[in-house]
Amino acid sequence: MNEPELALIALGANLGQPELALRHARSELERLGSVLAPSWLYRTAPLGGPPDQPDYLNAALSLHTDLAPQALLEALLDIERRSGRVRLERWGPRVLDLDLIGYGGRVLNTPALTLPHPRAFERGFVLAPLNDVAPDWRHPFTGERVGAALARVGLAGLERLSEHL
Ligand code: PH2
Ligand code: MG
Ligand code: MG
Repeated sequence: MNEPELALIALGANLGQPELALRHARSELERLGSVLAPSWLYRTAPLGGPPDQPDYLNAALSLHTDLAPQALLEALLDIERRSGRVRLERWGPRVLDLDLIGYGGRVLNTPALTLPHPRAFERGFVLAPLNDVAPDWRHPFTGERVGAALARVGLAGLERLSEHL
């Protein structure tokens, strides 16, 4: 049995109906534990991938869950698949992306899952919504807080919308 833990999850979509996809994902995530803090919605410029793709909608939430990290990751991938996600190219546009950013203070390095998410603290589109949810969460390696990382990375290319996830 796994001790319940606070998981930080980043959501993104830029194909189909992103807002519907993120809201549907939130309701699916409610089945995996309790959603404590949904972020604001952000419209963000795509980073990487092909040119001329639509802007992303990004958000984040924290989930109190007793699923272990690997089981949680499987559940996230399952939600992505049931939402119609197909993986064609790395960083390609997608109908739904659910990334496990952190799991308590857990550090993990397996072929399937790296915790914390290796690029999360360099990306405004992850940090801005994460700052709504868990500004004081510290990176397990560097000790840097989410709020400080966001101040370092900045808000370029991000627009906060007037609605929560
Ligand atoms: N996700 C990516 C690649 N690029 N850009 C934005 N703005 N938002 C994302 O969620 C995103 C991205 C790979 O997961
Ligand atoms: Mg991602
Ligand atoms: Mg992903």
